[in-house]
Amino acid sequence: MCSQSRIGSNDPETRALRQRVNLHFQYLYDTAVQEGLQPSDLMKIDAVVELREDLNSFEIPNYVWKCLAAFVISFISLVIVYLSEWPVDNDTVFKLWMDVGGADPISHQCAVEVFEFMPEMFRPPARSCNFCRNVKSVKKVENISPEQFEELYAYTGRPVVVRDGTKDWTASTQFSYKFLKSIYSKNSTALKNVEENCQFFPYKSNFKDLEEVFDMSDDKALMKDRSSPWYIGWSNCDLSAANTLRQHYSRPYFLPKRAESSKTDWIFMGSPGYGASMHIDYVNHPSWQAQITGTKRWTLEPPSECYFQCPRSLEVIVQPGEIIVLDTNLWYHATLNVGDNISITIGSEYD
Ligand SMILES: O=C(O)CCC(=O)C(=O)O
Ligand SMILES: [Fe+2]
Repeated sequence: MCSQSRIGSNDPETRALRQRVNLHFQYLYDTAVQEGLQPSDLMKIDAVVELREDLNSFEIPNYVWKCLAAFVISFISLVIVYLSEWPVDNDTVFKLWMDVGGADPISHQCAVEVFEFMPEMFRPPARSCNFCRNVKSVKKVENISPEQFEELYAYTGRPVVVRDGTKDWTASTQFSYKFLKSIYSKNSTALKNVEENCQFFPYKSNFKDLEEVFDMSDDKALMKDRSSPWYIGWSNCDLSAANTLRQHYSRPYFLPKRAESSKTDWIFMGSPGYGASMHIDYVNHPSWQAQITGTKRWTLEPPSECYFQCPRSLEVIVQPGEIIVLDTNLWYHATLNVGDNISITIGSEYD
């Protein structure tokens, strides 16, 4: 479409001719000046003026115009398709995009990889800013009934931390780097299954997969050897690992009775000083995430179209035993392990 076309004024023959004319002209001009004529006298001759104008004129090649027109037409078409959601709606475009990129939006809790690089202009705009309007801070609540939770938070998009979210769980006494390593031991079916069928996010750590994570020395894992911080996340889609893990936690008590938690839980784990960089997700539902060990700071930002109606940024520190509930499709979010211990969280989406 943008290939260069052959046009008269720029082809090699014309250029050579122009050069020859130029040389002759220069010769005549220099001789005239030597004979006593002033350059201003020469400019009184119409033919000289025309010739100079022609030589000085800069012509933008035709193919540049064609490329520019193609770009403008494509851009306007994209904007029209995006705004009118015709002939394809934006959801389908995103799903297609993620499929092409090898990501599976259905089982994808945290589309970090895709969205970190996705330009802001291609994100579907928030349908309304109600979820962040008048939210001044991330509230911490306790002993909240499923009915209250449903009315105030479950589907409103308002983030909240439930202080006693993990009451009655034994996870905080059991979950550790070593415990998880024992569940995903080398050559175990759980590890193989997770490697082959589940999602793994290395963030900025250099780990290739979960096997490499559990291969690191305990000293590195616990940052006793002054090595750099690490942070990873994975979805557990292995049933036997899920059964072992679920002996130590259960569905959060405050979720609405009819709400179902996704079968795939997500675990995020890492040393102090590291976390997930700012991103927004493209998943199906809001999420809960229980802080089992360590302390994590969450920074939340509304999408840019809500800047004038909502707070520019919110911060909340989630302590061990607390559960944060967040719609990660609505809020940009970043995390940082600010405690002294390894941070281990487990969470899921709920509908
Ligand atoms: O826990 C984290 O560090 C990041 C979690 C996250 O991005 C998510 O749950 O969507
Ligand atoms: Fe996320």
